[in-house]
Amino acid sequence: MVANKLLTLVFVRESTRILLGLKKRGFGMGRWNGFGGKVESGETIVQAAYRELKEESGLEAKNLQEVGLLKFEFVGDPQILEVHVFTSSEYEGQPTESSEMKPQWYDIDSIPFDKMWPDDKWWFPLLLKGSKFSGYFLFEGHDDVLNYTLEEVDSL
Ligand code: 6U4
Ligand code: NA
Ligand code: NA
Repeated sequence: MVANKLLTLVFVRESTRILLGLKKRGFGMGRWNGFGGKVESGETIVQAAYRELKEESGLEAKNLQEVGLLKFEFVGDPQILEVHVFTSSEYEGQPTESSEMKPQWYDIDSIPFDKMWPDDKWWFPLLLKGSKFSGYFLFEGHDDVLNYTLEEVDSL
């Protein structure tokens, strides 16, 4: 029995654009994504979400809402990644490049799915329309999804 690894993923959203960051190092390097990372001992998941957003983008979110729960399994690895997805429409500060992420606004009609994790193209439409969602994805390596399940939910 291996405990799930808890991670956060935050998207700052305005009416026609969303803030993504190019991951400059580590897991997911070279891909555009939201901001987030590992939940540390002694903090809640939502505290980690606020902290990682600030560390990686310079922004202080005002109203994070949990909108998604995504589980990722990798063939050959017993550890399941459990990613808690949040959005925020209000924030303070200016997007600022960090050692981990290069932030950039994207129009919601021009999300760069071919330069993101392959699962994102399936669940992003749910996030963009304001639904809550829950999903599971089985990866082989970091590029191939062997199978997945995804559903809209009323609450997480
Ligand atoms: P370090 O550098 O160890 O402090 P940390 O910032 O704590 O890292 P990191 O960057 O490894 O954690 O977190 C991984 C990030 O990638 C989290 O925001 C979750 C996200 N993520 C992982 N798998 C994903 C996937 N398949 N699709 C996706 N985001 C994913 O959209
Ligand atoms: Na991170
Ligand atoms: Na971290």
